[in-house]
Amino acid sequence: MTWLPAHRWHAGSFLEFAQVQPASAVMVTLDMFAEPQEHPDQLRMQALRAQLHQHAHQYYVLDTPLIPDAEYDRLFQELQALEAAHPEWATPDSPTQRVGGKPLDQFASVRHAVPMLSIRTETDTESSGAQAFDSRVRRELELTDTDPAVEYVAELKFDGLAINLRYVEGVLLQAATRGDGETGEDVTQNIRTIGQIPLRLPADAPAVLEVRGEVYMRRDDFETLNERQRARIAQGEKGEKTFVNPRNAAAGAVRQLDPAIAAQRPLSFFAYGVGEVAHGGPGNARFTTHMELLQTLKKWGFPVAEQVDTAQGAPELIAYHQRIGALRDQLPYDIDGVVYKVNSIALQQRLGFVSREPRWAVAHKYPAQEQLTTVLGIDVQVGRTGKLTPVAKLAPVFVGGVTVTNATLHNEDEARRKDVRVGDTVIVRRAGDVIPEVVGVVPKPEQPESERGPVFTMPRICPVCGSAAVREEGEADYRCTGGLFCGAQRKQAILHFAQRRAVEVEGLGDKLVEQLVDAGTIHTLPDLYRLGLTALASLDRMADKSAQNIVTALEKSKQTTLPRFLFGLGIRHVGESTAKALAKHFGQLDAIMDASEEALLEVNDVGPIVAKSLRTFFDQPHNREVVEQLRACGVHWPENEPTSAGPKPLAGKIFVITGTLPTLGRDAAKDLIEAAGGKVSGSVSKKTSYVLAGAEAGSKLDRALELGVAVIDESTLMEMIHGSM
Ligand code: D41
Repeated sequence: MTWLPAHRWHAGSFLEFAQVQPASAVMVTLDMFAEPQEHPDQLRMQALRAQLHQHAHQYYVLDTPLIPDAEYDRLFQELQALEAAHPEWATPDSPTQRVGGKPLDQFASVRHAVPMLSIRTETDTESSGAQAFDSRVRRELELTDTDPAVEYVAELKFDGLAINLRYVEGVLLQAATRGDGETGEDVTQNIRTIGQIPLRLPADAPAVLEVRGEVYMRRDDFETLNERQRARIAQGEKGEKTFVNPRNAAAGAVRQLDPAIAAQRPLSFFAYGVGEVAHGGPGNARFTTHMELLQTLKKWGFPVAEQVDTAQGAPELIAYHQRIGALRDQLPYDIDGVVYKVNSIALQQRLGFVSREPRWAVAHKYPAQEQLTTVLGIDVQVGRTGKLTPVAKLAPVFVGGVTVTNATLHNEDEARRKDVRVGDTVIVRRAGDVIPEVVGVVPKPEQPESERGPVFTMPRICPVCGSAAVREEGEADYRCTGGLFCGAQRKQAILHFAQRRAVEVEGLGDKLVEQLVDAGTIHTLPDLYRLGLTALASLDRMADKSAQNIVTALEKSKQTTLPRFLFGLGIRHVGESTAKALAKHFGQLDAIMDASEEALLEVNDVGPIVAKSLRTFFDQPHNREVVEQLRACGVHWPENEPTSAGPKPLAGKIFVITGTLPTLGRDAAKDLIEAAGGKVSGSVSKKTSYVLAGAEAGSKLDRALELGVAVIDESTLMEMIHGSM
């Protein structure tokens, strides 16, 4: 699926021509199914409907569209125009009916032809839940241990809303919620807007067919919807809100009185069963197994989850439960468990049901991924990289299989958006192994705003070390600028400093750093060099020999280079190559520490973000202190004359080098030019000042001549640099 946007009828053009007739007012008359008259428009309308039905199925159910979006739109608009011209030929199964009709005051009640049963829930989320169900089924069927395994169908349990779709003569005439199982609400107009639900069935479908399934919202559709809602709220639109989870968003959309709004909510559908099925008529469907039923529904155009599978006995049910459990977080929609059903319809009938729950089916849940709890406080944690994260402290709650007491609020903007306050009731979510998060606040309508806790604000200083916390432009996170000094960043900072590409302390790995920091032996980087053999050797699992090796490695690391040292400081945005460029440009550390942002910007490769980061780092007295102490401990490097000092005869000039120069290699020529303030570029343009050409210069020379750019040789370059011209 590449070029079609999801839920195409959200486009404005589809909403313009609201509806030919209010859907619920469409009467089923025999006329409607009468043979077509010979009027060409009527024939064309039928052909268009058939084509559009097929394309909707290809797109929404099979995920393989056959025509581009624009072509679909064109057919759709042609049909709309014909229906406007001939309202008498409008039909309730027309694709144009998907846009949603007039708003309702309330939903009509619908008495289900066949009650919608509920499903027994196996509360035991362990494998034993599947075992218990199989044992019960076998006992009810009076099977003994020597009888073969019972065959089941295992399905996903969607976390949505159960719906009954009623088709008469192949046309969707009514859609109703489950309600109490006996009586639901008529939500036909809203359900028609769901692209995955066929409005018309193929000719071999029974004369009366009720399909049961779950209306749900995909997680990505949910995110897009909430983004759109946020944009609306930001634009000051009244009455708009965001949704806490896909289930609530789906339920809200289905029970939306204005079908035009429902049409804009991206819903999906999966079928799992049938209600009334009147055989005879055009088709004579009769199912012997549940699997056959599902396959037939699929054939008639209904989405059926691809993970549906048969299973022999308890062991295969357990395997299914585990397999889907592992897959759960990768599915594009939420499921809260799996469902097991006895496959044979004859056995289902023998088993029957107790108090509206079939004995032949059970829902086997997974640990809930969302729970309600109370916010006890809001802390700010500092991560290993200095990132400040607001964290809600919660009354302990069992969610996603563990007891959760902390949940992330991600960053300042998220915390503000969710407006979580101490004392609030919130939804916490823990999916898979990801960190638990606060999804949103459950409003307490009776509580006045003034009685809520204070609005959360991000601290401007690091709660761990007291250094300034800053949020850089375009970034979501606040960061502690304490760097080397900050306790939260200590281990990370030490490992970074000791790595091979920085000052290199051989043998100082994460385990050892962890031990040293946790034991309180090391607080700051300079402490590394104050480590004695005794302190090291006294650590757990540290042999004398290894301790000696570390001491030797530390001694060796003291002799380093400026770029390595600079990189080792772990300044944000200062990687190895930036460190090299800085060292080359300034020559000496003090010059870098004292350079203004403007001076830093003169360095090749240094942009505003890096310059600012450097300034922020060296403006923290703690960081300067660390540098001084490291020097005092004996860490040293050769300092050079800054390349920035002295005359810059080539300042502002752009060179392109081509061909083989008589004495200089290309890199040497480049270094010379850059040292004299010039820049070297790879291609000739009008901006090029000089082309430095050697033997066998090629197309670059031609281009220079073409553009009238000055061409020079090596000796001219040397004269320009050394000024003997
Ligand atoms: O996915 C589901 N939520 C689901 C719900 C499913 N896969 N199968 C279901 N099967 C049934 C029976 C066994 C009664 C036909 C169900 C439900 N019922 C159900 N959903 C809500 C109430 C009942």
